[in-house]
Amino acid sequence: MKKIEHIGIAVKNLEEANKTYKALLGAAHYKTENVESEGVATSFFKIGDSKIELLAATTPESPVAKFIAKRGEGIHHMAFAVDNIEAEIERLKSEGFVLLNDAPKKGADNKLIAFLHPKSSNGVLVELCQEIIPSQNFA
Ligand code: CMX
Repeated sequence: MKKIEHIGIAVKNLEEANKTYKALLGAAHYKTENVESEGVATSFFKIGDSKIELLAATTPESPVAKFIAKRGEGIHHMAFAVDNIEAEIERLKSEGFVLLNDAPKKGADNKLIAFLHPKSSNGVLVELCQEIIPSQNFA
């Protein structure tokens, strides 16, 4: 694991939360992105070498809709940057962690991503993310 790539925060209203986090961090988000496969609309803020990702649900089945219904707004996941996501998935499986997806999938911000079940990591949903290299194939 290289660094904390971003912290994901589940919000009810992305536009309102964008204003709040602009006021908090002193700078506006630098991009927004819809990730249809995950049922989320996202916005990204830079904070030093890391990022904050705000996530709002775009479908009732979205993991973020379920999260907010059950637990309210708040920290949804912590994402670690990795160089080789497939190797990291294998390493974590061999350490006994429960992976929510065995093969990396395409996420927001030009990343290949994989999630660990929060029960594996003391109640924290962990995301692995690797920058997509243009020549790379993914599921
Ligand atoms: N952080 C910590 N705990 C969480 C959680 C989260 N984000 N989401 C759910 N949980 C908890 C639930 O509260 C529940 O706890 P209890 O058993 O104590 O009640 C437990 O995990 C299992 O929950 P569940 O109801 O069985 O499962 P869910 O249907 O809520 O699914 C999860 C949970 C993590 C498996 C699912 O949300 C998932 O697959 N997430 C990965 C994908 C994702 O989150 N995508 C959105 C972000 C995409 C992006 O970053 O771009």
